Amino acid sequence: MDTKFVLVTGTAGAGKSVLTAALSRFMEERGAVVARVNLDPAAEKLPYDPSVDVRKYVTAASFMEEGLGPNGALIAAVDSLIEYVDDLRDEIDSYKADYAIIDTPGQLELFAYRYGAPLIVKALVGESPVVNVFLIDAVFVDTAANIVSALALASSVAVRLGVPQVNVVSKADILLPEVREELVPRLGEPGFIRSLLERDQTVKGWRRALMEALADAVETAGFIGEVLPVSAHEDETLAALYAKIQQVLAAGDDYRIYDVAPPDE
Ligand SMILES: Nc1nc2c(ncn2[C@@H]2O[C@H](COP(=O)(O)OP(=O)(O)O)[C@@H](O)[C@H]2O)c(=O)[nH]1
Ligand SMILES: [Mg+2]
Repeated sequence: MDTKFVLVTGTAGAGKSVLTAALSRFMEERGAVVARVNLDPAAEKLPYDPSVDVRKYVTAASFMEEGLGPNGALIAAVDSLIEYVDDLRDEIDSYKADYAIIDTPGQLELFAYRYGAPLIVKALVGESPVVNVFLIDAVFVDTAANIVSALALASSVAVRLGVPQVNVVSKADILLPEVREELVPRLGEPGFIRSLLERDQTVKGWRRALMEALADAVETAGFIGEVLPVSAHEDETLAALYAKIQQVLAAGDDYRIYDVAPPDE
């Protein structure tokens, strides 16, 4: 039996650990065997009981005991993860799960932007089906500028990790009703981000030009498609996410991640 991998990535505090707990509980209630994997060497308290825990091998605290400061210790800990991926994979395999949900280190930049992140993902996942669930924190979904930069960040993580990606707005329960019902569902609509920018004339000059270029780039690359609003506290949204995850994993490399096809296709 082949375990399928669900990576959960996003900025610090976006809700990765809480979603790992909620989604794994939701999937188990529907009959799946789910391994919860903590890949964060600096995690203190987790909202779930990890099936496999990187802290068995490496902790940020141990590097601090060797004299590094908190930031240096975290960097050293994340970089040293690569040494333990084979052990982690063996542990995951022994769990014989349908799905392994990987809760990634708290700080996105320490994981996704370190040289080792794509190597860690590749070594851990191997040839197994994988999807990256990228969390855009609800607090970033307000102004056109924040939305453009969140989508640019989502696309650069996709470029770094190189696996099919589903973008979600996390903590959907705290979104204003009009943002949740009228803005988020339209993000993938061609020209919609541009229209948000048109409405916000407070941004001017080179910042405006850069935002327009970024908005056009993610759109023409076919990068924005369905962006799912997900709340760890609302099972209907977890159901939609689970369905999307299954759809992506079933299609594998053939999956057209995004609904908006590049113009030349
Ligand atoms: N309202 C709301 N808060 C959430 C949700 N998910 C996470 N949070 C809160 O966001 C904070 C950070 O969550 P956590 O999972 O630790 O973030 P991580 O750093 O990405 O792992 C915590 O205080 C959570 O209670 C959600 O769906 N709704
Ligand atoms: Mg966390």
